[in-house]
Amino acid sequence: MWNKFANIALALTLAIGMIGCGGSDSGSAASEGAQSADGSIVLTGAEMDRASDIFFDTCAGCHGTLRLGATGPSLLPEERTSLLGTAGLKAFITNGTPGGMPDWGRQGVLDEEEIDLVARFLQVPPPPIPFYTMEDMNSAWVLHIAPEDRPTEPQHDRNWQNFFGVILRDMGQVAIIDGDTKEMLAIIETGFAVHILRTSSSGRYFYSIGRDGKITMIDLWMETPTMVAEGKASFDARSVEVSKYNGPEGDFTDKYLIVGGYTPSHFVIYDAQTLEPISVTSTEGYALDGDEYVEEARVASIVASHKDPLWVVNVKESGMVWLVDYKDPVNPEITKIATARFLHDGGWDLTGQYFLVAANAENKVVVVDVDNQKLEAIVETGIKPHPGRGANIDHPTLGNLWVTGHLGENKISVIKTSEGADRWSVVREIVLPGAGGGNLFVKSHPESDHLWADRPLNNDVGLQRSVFVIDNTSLEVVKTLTVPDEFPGRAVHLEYSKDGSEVWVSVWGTMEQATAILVYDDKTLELKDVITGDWVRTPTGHFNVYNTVHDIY
Ligand code: DHE
Repeated sequence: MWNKFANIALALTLAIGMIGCGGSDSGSAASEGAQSADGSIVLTGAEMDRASDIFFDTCAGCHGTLRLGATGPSLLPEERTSLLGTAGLKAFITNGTPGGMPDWGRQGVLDEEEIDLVARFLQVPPPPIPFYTMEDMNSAWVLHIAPEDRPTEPQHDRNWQNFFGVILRDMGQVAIIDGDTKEMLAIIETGFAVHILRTSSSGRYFYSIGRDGKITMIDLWMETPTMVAEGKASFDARSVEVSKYNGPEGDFTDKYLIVGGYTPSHFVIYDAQTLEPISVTSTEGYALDGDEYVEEARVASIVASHKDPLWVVNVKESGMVWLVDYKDPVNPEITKIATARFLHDGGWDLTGQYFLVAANAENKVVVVDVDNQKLEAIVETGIKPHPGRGANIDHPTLGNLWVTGHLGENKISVIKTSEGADRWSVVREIVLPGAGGGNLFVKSHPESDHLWADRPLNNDVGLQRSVFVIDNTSLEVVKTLTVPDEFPGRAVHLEYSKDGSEVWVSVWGTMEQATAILVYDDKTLELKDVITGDWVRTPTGHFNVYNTVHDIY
């Protein structure tokens, strides 16, 4: 069995500090030694365990646990790594590449001995993916406060729909902040490298999902926001979503929850009130062309339809979008739509009928007509689109627009989503000041005149610390804002307040130093508030309750 490596993972997380690419508690299953085909590279069982864990934490997110490639290229001996050899691989791991591979050595994330170990590990066959069963999920499930013991109305007078959940990534915590007063109300221990938060459909609960596959459920109606249940869906996960449908087919609000696993590749449906696991469905299967069977078919983004009892589940490696009907959560009915590879993140258009998702290896955005359960269009955008959930604009002359940035080039692409000429094509490309891509997130709001973009993965330190404000009508950059000097770190992720008057930006630093969440006035574009304190360490994604419930972005 791969060792359970909580301590190593924690130490590594502390070291990583920035740009993590992996999860903890890999459930890694090496334990036996391995050697390369020609016998020139030999790793002991202990070395395989250690290398598997390092790989899982720093590389698997982009290259896949089986190293078949996804956001990053394949790292199989027969395809690439034997040719590169130990010296070539060490150079890549140390220095990174302009295409987005981080410079793990130069950043100090991996030392020379670790780089050497990983370079040798990459030249022997990868260990198999371990199982994570229903029994494991049941053992990991803890119901701290049963639904009947929770309040039936908010126990405070605060405007809880304007609360924000802020991920403190490497602290393994989530902070709940009152968006009106900017007070920090609670810090919840959520587990290793929390990735995203989503709200229940009523907004009363936040659910977090971590890279260790751990889910937590936080009740915002308690006098102090409190964790009421927790569980674990896999060794590694990135997505969580709730059932949002209420209509003729039933009221599913706050009823079910889905978690998408990277390792193993499956999704798990839970009771959204208790986090008791209900069913698990493997996403292994044939890829879009029907020829290739994909064992590592990881679940990337998941969104819930407001119009049908459906989740849109994006299966990365197979390029299939699965529409999962949750009316029967034990045996969910699934419609599979072949699209493009490798599916990553995405969001709804303004009507809530179309879901747009990045197929980042093909430099495309896939459009799925969820109402009619079919592929609508595939749009060529730019190098490695990375929308987050994208941003929607109701433009006075161009119509409804949906926006994505790119990791691999300096381009914000604006796609027309409403009917008429040019529908599903890029109607505008916005170039940000300075060279290079590295954009991760864009955001807008119906009450705002602006579109905001970050650039934390750019090579230039100044650009990493900048956010760019674009006028929603002219689609021109109107201002570049830079993080104040006293807060070291990169500017990452943008979120509006409920009324759209403020934009919050995280300063993503290291564990060693507290940073800040910057609050900008969306009209004046001035820095209005700085949320800081010893607890503000490694803030990344931050989510407003109301906007998350209503898919406002
Ligand atoms: Fe994310 C969203 C996967 C790296 C912060 N990230 C997502 C989603 C996926 C994903 C599939 C969509 C979830 C959904 O909507 O259901 N992210 C991955 C990776 O595989 C990747 C590239 C490498 C890895 O190993 O994880 C990766 N992500 C990062 C980071 O390095 C970030 C900046 C900080 C961190 O947590 O490590 C990061 N990802 C985020 C955030 C979102 C996200 C804040 C949600 C954006 C939103 O507004 O919804």
